[in-house]
Amino acid sequence: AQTPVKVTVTGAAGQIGYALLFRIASGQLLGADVPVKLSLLEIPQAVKAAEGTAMELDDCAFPLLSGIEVTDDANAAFDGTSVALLVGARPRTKGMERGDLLQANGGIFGPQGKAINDNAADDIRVLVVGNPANTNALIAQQHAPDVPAERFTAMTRLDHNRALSQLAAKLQVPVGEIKKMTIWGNHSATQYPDLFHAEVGGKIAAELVDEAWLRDTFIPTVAKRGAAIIEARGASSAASAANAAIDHVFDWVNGAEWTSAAIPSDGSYGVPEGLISSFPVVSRDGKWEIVQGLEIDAFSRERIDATVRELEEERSAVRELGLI
Ligand code: NAX
Repeated sequence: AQTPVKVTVTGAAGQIGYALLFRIASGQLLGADVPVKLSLLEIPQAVKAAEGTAMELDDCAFPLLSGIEVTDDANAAFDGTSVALLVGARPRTKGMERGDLLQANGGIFGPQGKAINDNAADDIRVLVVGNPANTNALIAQQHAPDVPAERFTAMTRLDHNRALSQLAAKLQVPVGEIKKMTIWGNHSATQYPDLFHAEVGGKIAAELVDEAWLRDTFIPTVAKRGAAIIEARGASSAASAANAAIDHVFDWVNGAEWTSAAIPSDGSYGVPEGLISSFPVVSRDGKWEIVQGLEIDAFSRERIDATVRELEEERSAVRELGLI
């Protein structure tokens, strides 16, 4: 039998963790034939709750789940791990400035990056879900000099899936008919969901909708969907975020056609090298590759530049704070 693959989930007692762990254990993260070992990392106050979730995981008797550990020690949690899902983060609370938020998250993602550097398996892949996801991924990456830089990614797959769903509803087509959707930039309100390369039945999506809808409805609806979910549910996206994390890692490991992921820029499309920015990507041989050669018109250029500028500002801020 195959040796189990160790998967570490931080923030395991949180709401995304609760939606995520059962799907990992059932084989949806890596494949229906891949046994997994779960490691749940939490802060000391939440270890007991995570242990409760571990009890429920036991009670599912998942054939692929070969073991669970719960810990508040990052070195133990990342020891030998092949997939790290960094979900736990410090949320922005009332009156908190951006600098405070980055500082607090630097205190989480810096040490976790180092613990990954020192303990993880050689094939480690990291997906940062906890916000501000792109910059948290950059912080973790900068504390892991021995891990190839491209193993650190951040999640924009939820934004991607939201864009597919909004467009499918508008055009009254099944989501499966939409190809080549792209989210560019930061996982924040500045993100740019691009319909100029997306295709529906072989036609460019932007040509199937009117420009006012694209500009004034589609883009803001996708970018502000997280806030709309909070307004409706009284809590932030959890199952859909977990679903997107599953999609991202499954595709990264198993290969995929055109999708969106925030990965370290190689300078493509004018995105400064090293920023962890969302791009149109394919997955080949276990690696993300940026789709090359796309024409970017003035409308898209302006929006890509704006979201990338925000990422640069966040990078400057964490540099000034000494976090990277
Ligand atoms: P919860 O507050 O329910 O859970 C977070 C958990 O993380 C808590 O159990 C907390 O104890 C734990 N935690 C905090 N610091 C930790 C540390 N240093 N080590 C280990 N665990 C730690 O939040 P939840 O709704 O699960 O959301 C988690 C994160 O995902 C948030 O930062 C949220 O903003 C972010 N999101 C990102 C999305 C994306 O598309 N990239 C979408 C959904 C979500 O908003």
